[in-house]
Amino acid sequence: MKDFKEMIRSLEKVPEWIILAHEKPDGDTLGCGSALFLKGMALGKKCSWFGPDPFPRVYGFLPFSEKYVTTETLEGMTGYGEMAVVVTDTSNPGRTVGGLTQVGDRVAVINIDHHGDNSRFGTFNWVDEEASSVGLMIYELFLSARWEITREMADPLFTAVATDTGFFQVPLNGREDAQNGSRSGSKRSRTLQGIPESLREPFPCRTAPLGHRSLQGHPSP
Ligand SMILES: [Mn+2]
Repeated sequence: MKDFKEMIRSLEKVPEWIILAHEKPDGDTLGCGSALFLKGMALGKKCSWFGPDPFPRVYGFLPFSEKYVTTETLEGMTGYGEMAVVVTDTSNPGRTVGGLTQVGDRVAVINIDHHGDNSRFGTFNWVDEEASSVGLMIYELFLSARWEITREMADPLFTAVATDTGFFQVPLNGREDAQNGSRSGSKRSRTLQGIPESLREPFPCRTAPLGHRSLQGHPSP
C-alpha cells in the first residue's frame, strides 16, 4: 500500500484510537483489537474498543477484553477532535458498528483486512488477500512502525493467527503426550506433532514491498 507510512504517521499523530471488531467477533478481530489496545496505551493514546456483538467469553483472557463495549453506532463518539478508528478483519462497514461512513474529516478510518471483497471504505485501506490472518498484518505493522512488541502482545497476536489458520482444531491426544515423556516441553511438542508441515515453517514475509521487514530470524513455531 503506497500510503503505508502515512497510515503509521496518522496512527502516531492522533491522541485517540477507537478500535472496532466485526460482527460475531472471532479470535482474529479480537486478537488484533487487544494487541492494538495494548499498543495504543503504550503510545499514550486514549483507547476504546467497540463491536456490534458481545465479546465471547472464550476470549476473555485477552488483555483489555474488559474494555470492550457492545454498541450499535459510533454516533456521539467522534467529531470532538482528531482520532483514528481502526477496523480489522472487516470487509465492509455493514459488518461492524454503524456510523463508520459519517465520522467526519478529523477522523482517520484505518481499514486493515485480508478479505478480497473488502470495499475499501477507509481513509487508509491496507488489504492483503494473501495474509493468512489480520493478526499477522498487525504484527507486520508493529515491526514496520518500529513499535516494540511486548510479551503481553504475544497472546493476542497468537490468538489472531491461530484462529485463522485452524491451529486449535488440531486434535491433541493423550497418547502422544504420554509417548513424549518428559514434562518439560511436552506441551509444545504435543502441539507441534499434529500440525501440518506448512504451518511449522516461518510465516511468509509479504512486507517486502513495504520496505524492510523479514521474519527470517524467527525460529519455526
Ligand atoms: Mn480474519
